[in-house]
Amino acid sequence: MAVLNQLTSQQAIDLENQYGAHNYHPLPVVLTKGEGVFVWDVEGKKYYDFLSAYSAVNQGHCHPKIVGAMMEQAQQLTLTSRAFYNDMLGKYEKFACEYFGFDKLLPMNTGAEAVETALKLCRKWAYEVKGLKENEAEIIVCENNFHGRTTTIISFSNDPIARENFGPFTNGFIKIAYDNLDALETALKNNPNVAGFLVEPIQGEAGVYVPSEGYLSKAKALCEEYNVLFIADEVQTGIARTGQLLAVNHEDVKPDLLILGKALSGGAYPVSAVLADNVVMDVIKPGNHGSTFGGNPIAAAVAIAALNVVEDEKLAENAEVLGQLFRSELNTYIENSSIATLVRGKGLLNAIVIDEDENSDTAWNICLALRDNGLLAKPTHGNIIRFAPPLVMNREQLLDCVSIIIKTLKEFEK
Ligand code: IF1
Repeated sequence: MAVLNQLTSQQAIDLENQYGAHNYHPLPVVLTKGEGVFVWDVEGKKYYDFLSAYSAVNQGHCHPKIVGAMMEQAQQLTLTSRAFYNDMLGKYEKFACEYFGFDKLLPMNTGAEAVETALKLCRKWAYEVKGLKENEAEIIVCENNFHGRTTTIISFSNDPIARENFGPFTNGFIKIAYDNLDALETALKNNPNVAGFLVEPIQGEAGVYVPSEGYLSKAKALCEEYNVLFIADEVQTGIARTGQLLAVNHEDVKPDLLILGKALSGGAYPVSAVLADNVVMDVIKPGNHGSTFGGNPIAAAVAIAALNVVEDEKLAENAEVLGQLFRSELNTYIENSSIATLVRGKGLLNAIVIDEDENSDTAWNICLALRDNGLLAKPTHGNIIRFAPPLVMNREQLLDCVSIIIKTLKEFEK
């Protein structure tokens, strides 16, 4: 019966086209199953997943410990709302606070919600602790940022497609160049009302742009000097992706506000959070902020399991080692390639730049060919392809993937 009900790829695509809003342009492949580093389409073809749901599936698809925790909790209690206590949330909050080294956690569901939460916390701290005049706080953000899709967050995006005809926008943001400490210092010096600095430790959507060494630690020092909160959006870079538990760990930085999402659940369930110490988090009082689903028992059980997997399977260490190998293998190829010009990244968050302008469709066509050769990746900004496999990959699989990628790129050489 299940086989009879199985849609073909084309039928599934046609259904989405007819009944779904057209807010995405997916690569034409229809997936039905995932396990570890692999996914399968409805026709049974097997692929290496080199996107990991934008780094949400760091622990690998359908990790048995994460799925097990989810199923066990789902049969016990799914949702209470925060009108009542539940016996999982406190356990999870203690676990995560100790795991990341903060006093308190505020649970939300999606990355954008956690970013919104951090912005609200930062403003409230600025008025109630720092002593700014109400409604005058400003938050510094970076050009080419990606922090999500809410109205406030797109207010400080400079992606025209994400903003067009969604105004009016939220005020109170100052945009500066990324990876530019002079720009940060100037903005801090010239604006006494700055409350915080929101930054991605590596810019993901911008094309896996890794800042200069020392940028994050010096930016944090500047924030301290001007009594401004350093807000790290680790929704994409966090949870072992870049070869450390957090990308800020590469520079021994402790953010004042830490934003997590995606792999906090291993991709099993939407779980996000903001972590902070008491001096910041205690500005939030009952009624100030919340969410029906935030901190629900399933989310708590799933997040504990997902973080345990990261530690037990040494995923940060694996990402560091395999990331080095990946970049060194691709660099060797790129030296003599007429199609790829550059590989960059940290850990297993990497991208290659294709020798074409942003408007060419070569990167898209390479991703179609990669798909045909058994590996799924997605272009960003036209001529950049992001490579972010699950962190449970082993060395042999990674080398297999490298040879698929190089073989495919060779098909496009001029
Ligand atoms: C989409 C990119 C990745 C994020 C950072 C917050 C959020 C994200 C640093 C919001 C989300 C996503 C969302 C996804 C595409 C994607 C993305 F291509 F846009 F850049 F990951 F690479 N902060 N990133 O990267 O989290 O609300 O989505 O849970 O389709 O929009 P969310």
